[in-house]
Amino acid sequence: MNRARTRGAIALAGAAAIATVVGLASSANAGTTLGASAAEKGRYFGTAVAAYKLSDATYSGILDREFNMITPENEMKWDATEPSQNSFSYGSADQIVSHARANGQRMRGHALAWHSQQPSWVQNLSGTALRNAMVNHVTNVATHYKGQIYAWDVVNEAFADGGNGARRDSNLQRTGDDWIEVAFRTARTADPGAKLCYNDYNTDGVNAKSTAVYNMVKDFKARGVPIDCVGFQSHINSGSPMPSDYQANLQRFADLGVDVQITELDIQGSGTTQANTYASVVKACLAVSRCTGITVWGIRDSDSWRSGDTPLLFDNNGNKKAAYQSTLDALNGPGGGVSTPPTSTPPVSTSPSPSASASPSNTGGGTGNRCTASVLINQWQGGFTATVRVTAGSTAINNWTVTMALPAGTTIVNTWNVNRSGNNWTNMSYNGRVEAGQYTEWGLQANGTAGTLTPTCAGS
Ligand code: 9MR
Repeated sequence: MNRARTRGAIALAGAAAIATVVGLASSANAGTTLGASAAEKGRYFGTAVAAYKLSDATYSGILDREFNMITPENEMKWDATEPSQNSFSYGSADQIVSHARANGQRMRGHALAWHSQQPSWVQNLSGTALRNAMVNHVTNVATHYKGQIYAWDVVNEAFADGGNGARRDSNLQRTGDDWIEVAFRTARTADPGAKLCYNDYNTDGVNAKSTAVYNMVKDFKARGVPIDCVGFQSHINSGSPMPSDYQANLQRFADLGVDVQITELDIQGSGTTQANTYASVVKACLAVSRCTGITVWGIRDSDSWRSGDTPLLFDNNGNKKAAYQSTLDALNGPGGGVSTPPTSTPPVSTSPSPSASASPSNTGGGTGNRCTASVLINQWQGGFTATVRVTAGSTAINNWTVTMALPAGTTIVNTWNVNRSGNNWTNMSYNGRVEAGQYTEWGLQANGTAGTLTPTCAGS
C-alpha cells in the first residue's frame, strides 16, 4: 500500500473528522454540563426539541449549553414530512438540523414508520398501496437526511400493551408482519451510516412486551435484518414506575449485539424522589457499556407533553431542578467507562450485503505493546464503517494508539471515540484507560472500499 498516497487521500477529510471529535469531547465544560459529562463517559445527553421554540433565548441557551444530541419532538414525523403523498416538507425539521450542525450537536431522527401521527392520506391507505407508500416515505426522508443522523427511530411503538407480546394492530401491521424489517432494510439502503433503532415504551423492564421486542431483535440479528439499536422511551410516572430490573433489561438487549439508548426520558414528580429516580436511570445506563446515551423528552417542565407532571430537569423558568443536579452528579460519578469485559456478543455486521472482515492483529511489535487491536468492517456499495476494538493485555493501560492506514481513495466521513493524526488513532480523554483483558471500541465511517485493514496497537 502506498502510505503517502493514503495520507493525501484522507487529509481532506481531516478537518471534518476533527470537528466531529471536538464536538463529542467538549472537554472545556467537562463535569459542569450534561452533555460534556456524558461525553466524558463516552455517551451523549440529548433532548427533544420543538423547532418553534428555537427563537426563545432561554430555551436555546439551555439547549446549547447542556445538550449534545437532539431529537425533533414532532418535526420528522410522517404528518410533518409528507403531508400529501409524495410531496415532502422538511422546513421545520431542517431548521432543527441546521441548529444542531451550527452548535456541534448530533441528531436522533424520529420516527420513520409509526401508527400514530400519520397524515390523513396514509390513514386512508391499506395493503400494497400503504406498504409502497411506507417504503417511499422511509426512502425519501432517510435520503434527505443522509449523513446527518446519528440514529433513526426507524419503527416506533409496534408492539401492543398487555400480556401477550403481540404486535399492535395498526394499518401498517395489517400490511403484513414483515413491515418492520422492510422499513429497516429500506432505511439502511437510504442512509447506510445511520444507526437504525427500534423504539418503544413500557419496555423499560423485563415484561411480555419487552420480551416480544427482544425476540424480534434476536430474530433480526440471526437473519441479518439491519438493526443497530433499541430505544427505551422511559416515560416514568406513578402508573409506570421505574422497574427494578431496568438495568438488567438494558443489558439483555445489549447482549444481543445492539446499542441501547434511553430515548424519551421524563419522570413525574419533584424534589428528592424525582432526583433519585433520574440518578438511578443514569447509573443504569452507565453500567451498561452499550448504553450509548440518554435523551430527555423536553427541556423545561413547561415544554413537556405532560407538563402537569413536572417531569423534566429545568423548571418553567429554565432554572436547574434537584433532578438536574442528581443527573449531573450521576454522570460525573464512578463507573460508566466504555471498557467492559468482552462478555457480550461482538459487533455484528449490519450492512445490506454483509462483508464483515474481522482481522484480529497483534501489535506487530512483539510483547511490549500491552494491547491488541482488531477491526470489524461493514462495507456497502461506496462506503463502510470500521469498528476497531482495543483490548488491553495482562495489565491495564491508560493510553493507546492504534496505527491503521486506510486505502488510497477513501475519504473519512465521520469518526467516533477517537482522535486521529494521519494513520495514528489515539484515545479520547474518557476511553484511554482499559482494564487488563478488557476492551474499548472506536470507529470511523468513510467513503470508498475498506479492503483489509490491519490495525496494530501500542498501549502505555
Ligand atoms: O411529545 C410529543 C407531543 O408533542 C405530540 O403531541 C405527541 C403526538 O403523538 O407525540 C409526543 O411524543 C411522543 C413520541 O413521539 C413517541 N413516544 C411518546 C411521546 C409522548 O407522547
